[in-house]
Amino acid sequence: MHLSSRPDYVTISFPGQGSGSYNNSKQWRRQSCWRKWKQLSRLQRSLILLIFVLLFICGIASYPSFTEHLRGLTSEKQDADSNSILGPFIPLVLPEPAKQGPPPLPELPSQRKSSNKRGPPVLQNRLQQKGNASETVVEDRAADSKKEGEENGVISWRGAVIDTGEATEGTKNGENKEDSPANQQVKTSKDLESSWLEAVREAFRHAWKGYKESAWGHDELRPMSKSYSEWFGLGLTLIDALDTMWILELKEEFEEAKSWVATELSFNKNVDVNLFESTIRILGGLLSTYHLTGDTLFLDKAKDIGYRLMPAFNTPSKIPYSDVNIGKGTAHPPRWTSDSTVAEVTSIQLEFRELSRLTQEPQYQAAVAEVMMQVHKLDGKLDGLVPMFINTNNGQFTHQGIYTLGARADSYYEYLLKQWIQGGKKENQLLEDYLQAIEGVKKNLLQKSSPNGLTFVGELSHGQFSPKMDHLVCFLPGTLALGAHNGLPADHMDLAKELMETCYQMYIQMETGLSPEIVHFNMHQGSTRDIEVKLADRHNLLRPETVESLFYLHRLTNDHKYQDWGWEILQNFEKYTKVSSGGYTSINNVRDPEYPSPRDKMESFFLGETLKYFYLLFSNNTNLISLDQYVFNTEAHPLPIWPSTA
Ligand code: DMJ
Repeated sequence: MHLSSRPDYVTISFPGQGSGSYNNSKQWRRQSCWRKWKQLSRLQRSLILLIFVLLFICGIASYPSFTEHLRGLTSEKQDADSNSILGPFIPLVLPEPAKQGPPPLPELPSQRKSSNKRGPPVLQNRLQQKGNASETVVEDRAADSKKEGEENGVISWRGAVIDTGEATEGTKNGENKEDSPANQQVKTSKDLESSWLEAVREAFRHAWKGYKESAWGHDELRPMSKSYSEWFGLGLTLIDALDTMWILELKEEFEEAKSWVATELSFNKNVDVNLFESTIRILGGLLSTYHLTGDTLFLDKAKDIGYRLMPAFNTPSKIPYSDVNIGKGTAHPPRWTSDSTVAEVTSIQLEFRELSRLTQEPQYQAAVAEVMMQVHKLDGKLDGLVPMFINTNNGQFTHQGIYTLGARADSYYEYLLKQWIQGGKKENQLLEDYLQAIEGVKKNLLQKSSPNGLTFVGELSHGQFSPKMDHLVCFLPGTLALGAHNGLPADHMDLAKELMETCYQMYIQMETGLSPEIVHFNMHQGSTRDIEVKLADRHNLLRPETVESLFYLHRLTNDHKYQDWGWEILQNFEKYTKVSSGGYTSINNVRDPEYPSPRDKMESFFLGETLKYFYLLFSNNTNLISLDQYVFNTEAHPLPIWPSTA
């Protein structure tokens, strides 16, 4: 057969391309193949086509999931595309992620359910086994993660949840970052954070239920007898709790409390109030709520009570009396003495200074500054440490020779630092007094216990050291940490951490896991336990100081062990102080888990401080009441740090 005689193909000539000459271009090769194909007989061409068709059909038959797979890839891409618009990318390999998905917008707390994942019984049992509680909680976190993985039908590896069935090359190479162990840990800790925050909200709701049903508008709930007690008759718990509700986003509860403030709260009452207590709880609470909400109702009320408290400063020395009748405008010291407590007269400054700034009326600030100025100059201090009483007639310290960081002196030290921070770190005298006092603590009051060497702050009485420490002293780790955060010596933070451990031990070494009011530390060699508690000191009043310091330590070090410790303490409050019908009660005996002996009283600071600090401790959001914008008064009411122009 003479092939060249069969011109059955079409030659296409391109400009510049010599016809028939060799050219290795793709086009030339394509034309050459086509020529060969055309040179085959019709039968040959049909056979070749048939073989190709058969091969294609076999290929399809041997990959049944091929189209499925294709469809999967397509929808995965669509999901990813839509996620990139609506929220973070959630890969399909994660177990049932949809409800977790994008960060939820704040919703009404009543719509949210609390998580049962970390119920009290587990912790309680472990606590009673006397293991290292912080390790226990960490173990629990890992166990939760593993359990979650198993429940979703996947295997768990070092906390990472991996779906073996759909693992891809990308996953193995670490390209799928959404599924990496680190991200899984973030997801788990976010779950934990929301469940712990929700647990605090739930505790608040429970406390509020008791207050609302049995003590509405009164000072304190008596949850066992479903009644109330009156101190000033000013709805103390309600006012103390206002900003807590705001911070916890308990909107319904906040609104009902606000309407009580608007319609029922009147300070025009013939009643004696304690200057310090009503300043830190009522004035502080109203000012803070004003700042958080911007609602002038609270500012107006703050002005009213602030003005009514001023007669307390009408004393021969300008050191205020402890008590004021806010209806009559008269003031007096307690019946048995003309002394005031040093902590009380030096822990009203943050509030009155802020009131002056807001009202532009200098009288408030001037009155409290005068007190600070006098105390600064007074004789009778020991290395910056102050005695516990001061006379309102002559302005001198009395009962000298006793030095403590506990009751009657505690917040003097706290307010030295916090006033300095509030005012923009310019008032050097405050800073000097604070730094000197901390050196005084180190020199005179700091000791280690035996056998475990816990660092503690004792007391000095006429040169005699006593290894006694009030729970109240547990504000100190937080204050020291706050100082270090504001540029004070780094060893303040070291001391803060040591004291924090001690305060935590004051809880977990008790049979209920709750701290007593006062402890005594063993210091002699051969002691078997570090902490002793006298019979009369075994009560717990739901106080906040340890939780407060845990909040500062966590916020400022980002060490999550402090959150774990706090969670443990919250569980113990739940177990031993919760009253089923509503509210929480102080107890008489933290050493008797069988019968902790309820005292039938819920102090206002449980809502004002303890639950607020729990919430702030469990939140990882450092902007939630930023420590660079707010300073907390001694009742946990945040007040703004003044702008530098103020
Ligand atoms: C609160 O009223 C304040 O924290 C005060 O500074 C000390 N006592 C209680 C809480 O324990």
